[in-house]
Amino acid sequence: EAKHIAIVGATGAVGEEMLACLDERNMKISEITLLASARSAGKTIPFRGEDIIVKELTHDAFEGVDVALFAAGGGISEEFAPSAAKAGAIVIDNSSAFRMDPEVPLVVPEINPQAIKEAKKGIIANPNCTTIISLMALYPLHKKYGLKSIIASSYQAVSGSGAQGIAELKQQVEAIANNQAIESKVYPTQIAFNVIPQVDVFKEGGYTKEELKMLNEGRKILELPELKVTCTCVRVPVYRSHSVSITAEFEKPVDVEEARAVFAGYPGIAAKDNPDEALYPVPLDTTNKDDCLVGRIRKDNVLDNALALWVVGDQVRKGAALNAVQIAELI
Ligand code: 11C
Repeated sequence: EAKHIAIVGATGAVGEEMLACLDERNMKISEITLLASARSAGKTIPFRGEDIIVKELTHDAFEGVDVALFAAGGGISEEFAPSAAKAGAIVIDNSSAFRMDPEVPLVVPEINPQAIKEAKKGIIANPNCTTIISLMALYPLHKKYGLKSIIASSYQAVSGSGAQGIAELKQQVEAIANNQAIESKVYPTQIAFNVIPQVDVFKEGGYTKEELKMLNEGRKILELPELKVTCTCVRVPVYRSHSVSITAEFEKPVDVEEARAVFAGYPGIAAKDNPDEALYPVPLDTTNKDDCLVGRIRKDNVLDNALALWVVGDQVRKGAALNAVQIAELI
């Protein structure tokens, strides 16, 4: 049955990508409602041959909507998602506002699709992008060997900060090339030709909010409350795909050839891994693509029963918009 879909934050980087994913994936859509702030209301955005006028987000904007995709930040979700749910829509929320709420499922369709049945408040949360991309590589290995702990460092694209992060990197690269002064508004220091070991704000124990999401969201999605995770999240001057270097420790003994072969049967992830031919994935391989890629799979030299690996995935697609649209398809 065709559905009436709304996108909240339709003019943002993730909102625009949600619309692109909806278009590509041939989902049956009876009507599309695009919602944004008063500033963006009145703009038109083409969708399947029609010009859709962006409307202002208000509490009564969800009449008749079946599925509301939220991509406008946590504050907007907290304020408007309950109104959408009250109007009868299922909310799929890309922000972190409801992710750890026990009555809100946190879903990666390739991993825990069954969880959508537990949406007691009519809200389903889309996980953090670094967490989704890491788990896409770890889940098939977890099924085979039983995951115990994760030690990870991320290399996160500026798209994670939305269109303004992309604009800041571009401005700085161009300014430096032309010997002009740079501006740092989005990031604590220069991002062009640099790496910054801070994503989001600092919280307890010297960890950032992003690093704690890997721990807490990973435990919830995999239903592994004892999972141990230590993580350093790093911003790199890459436009779109996030990369994550992971050492994963398992319950059972691991085998590298077997581990590479495991990915053959899983949707949304593929191995690109042959050290003899210097074959491994890089962020540009997954940019604008749906699937994540895993490579550099090898035995960890420090821990028993552990693999070191490298995973890349498009942050805007699988890390945000695509995953949300896949949840809509499940519904
Ligand atoms: C970043 N991962 O790269 C963040 C953006 O939890 O949805 C997404 C934050 C989140 O900055």
